[in-house]
Amino acid sequence: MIERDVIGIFGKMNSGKSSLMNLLTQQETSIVDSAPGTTADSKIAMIELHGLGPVKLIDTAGFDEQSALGDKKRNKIHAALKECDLVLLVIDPSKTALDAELRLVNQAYETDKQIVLVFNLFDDGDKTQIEEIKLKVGQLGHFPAIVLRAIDPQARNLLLPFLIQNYIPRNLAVDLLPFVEREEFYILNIPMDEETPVERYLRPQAMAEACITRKWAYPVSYRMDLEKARGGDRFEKVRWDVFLASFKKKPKAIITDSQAIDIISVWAPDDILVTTFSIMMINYTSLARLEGFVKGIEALKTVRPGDEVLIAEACNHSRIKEDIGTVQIPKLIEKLYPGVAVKHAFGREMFDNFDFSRVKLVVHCGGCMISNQRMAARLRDLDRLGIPITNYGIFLALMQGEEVLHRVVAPWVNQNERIR
Ligand SMILES: Nc1nc2c(ncn2[C@@H]2O[C@H](COP(=O)(O)OP(=O)(O)OP(=O)(O)O)[C@@H](O)[C@H]2O)c(=O)[nH]1
Ligand code: SF4
Ligand SMILES: [Mg+2]
Repeated sequence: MIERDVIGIFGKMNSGKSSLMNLLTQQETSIVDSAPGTTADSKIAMIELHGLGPVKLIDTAGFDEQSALGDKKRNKIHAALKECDLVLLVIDPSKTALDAELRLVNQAYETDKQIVLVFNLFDDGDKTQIEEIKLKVGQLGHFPAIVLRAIDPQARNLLLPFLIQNYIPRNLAVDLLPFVEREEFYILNIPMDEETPVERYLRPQAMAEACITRKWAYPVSYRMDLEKARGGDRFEKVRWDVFLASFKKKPKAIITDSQAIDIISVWAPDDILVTTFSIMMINYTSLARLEGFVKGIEALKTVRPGDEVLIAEACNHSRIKEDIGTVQIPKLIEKLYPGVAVKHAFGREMFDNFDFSRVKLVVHCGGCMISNQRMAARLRDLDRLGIPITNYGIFLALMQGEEVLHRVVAPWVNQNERIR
C-alpha cells in the first residue's frame, strides 16, 4: 500500500475550499457554488502532486455551519483533522472574525499537524486586510501563508512550490548515523548515572545501537565511571586504555554521552571520530538541520548581563542530582557569563506562552521525545522571533574548546543528505 501524505482543506463556508481542491486536482472534484454549505460531507481525492508524491486530499464542510446538520458535519471535519498531516486553512480576508479559525489552529497544533494559511482573494481590495489579520491575530502570523485566487487556474503554479517549500512530508526520514560503515566498530560511551533506567538504554542510546547493527556494523558499549575519570583515578584510565587496545581493528567512532565529552575529548585517540548522542539526536529530530544548531552557539559570544538563555527539554523526565539541564549547564553559564539569567522550559508544550523578549539563545536537549513536525514548528517559531538555537551536545563540546566542538561536528559534515 502506498503511504500517502494527507492534506486537509479547512475553512469557513464559502471561503473557497472546494475551489482550492479543484485547483489542486485540476478537475471538478468538488462542487463549487455560491450557496454557503455546498460541501456537506468530506470529499476525498487521491492524486499525485509533483514534488510531493502521492497525496490524499480531503475537502471539508465549512466549520462555521450552524444548521441542524452542523454537528454531523463537524464530526466529519474533526475526523479529517485527525487524519491529515497538513492543514490548508483557507481564509477569505474580507471576513475578519477569526475565532473559529483560531480554534482549529489550536486543535491542529496540539496534535502536531503542520499548518499553512491560504488567503483566498475574492477582491483585490481585500489584500490590505491580510497584514491586519496577521497582526490582529498574532498566532496566525506564525504560519507560512500564501495569497492567491482559488478560481484562477494559474494559482496552481504558485501553490505547489509554496507547499513543497513549507511542508515536511511524512515519509521524509533522516539517517540517524549517516557516517556508519559496514563491518566497522563503534563505541557507545554510556556512563550510567542515577537517572539511567535499570533495565534499558535511553532512547538515543538504543536507537544508535539498533542503527549501527542494522547497517551490519558493530556497536560496542562502554560504561565510563565519570566520577573516577574526572577525579584522575589512574585505574579508570588504564581500564579505558585496555578496552581500546582489545580491538584488533581500530573503532571508527565513539558516540558518547555529552556529559563525558570533557574526558572523551582527551582520552580518545585523534584518529577515532567523536560525537555525542545529543548531537546525533538533534540532527535526527530536526531533519538534518545540525548546521543551524552549530551556528546558533555563536550567540554566546554576544550575550550580556540581563540577557536570558533558555534551557529547553522536550520531556519531563525525572531529574536527579547533577542533571545536565537543571544543574550542569546552568552552572557553566553562571560561571562563564555572569549576570546572564538561565530560564527553563520543559515538556511538549514548552514554548507556548513563554516570554521570549530577553532570550538570546535557546539550548535544546536532543529532543528524542518529540516528533519531527513539532521540532520543525519550534524552529520555525524561533526563526521568526530571530532567536538562535543550539543543543546540549554542542554547548558542552564548546565548553571544552573550539577544537572539541569542531571534532564532534566533523563526522556530520557533508553527510546530511535527506532521504525521502
Ligand atoms: N471571485 C472569486 N470567487 C471565488 C474564489 N474562490 C471561490 N470563489 C467563489 O466562491 C463561492 C464558494 O466557493 P467554494 O469553493 O464552493 O467554497 P467552499 O469553501 O467550498 O464553500 P462550502 O463548501 O459551501 O463551505 C463560489 O461561487 C466560487 O466560485 C476566488 O478566488 N475569487
Ligand atoms: S526529550 Fe530531551 S530531555 Fe527528554 S529524554 Fe529526550 S533528550 Fe532527554
Ligand atoms: Mg465546498
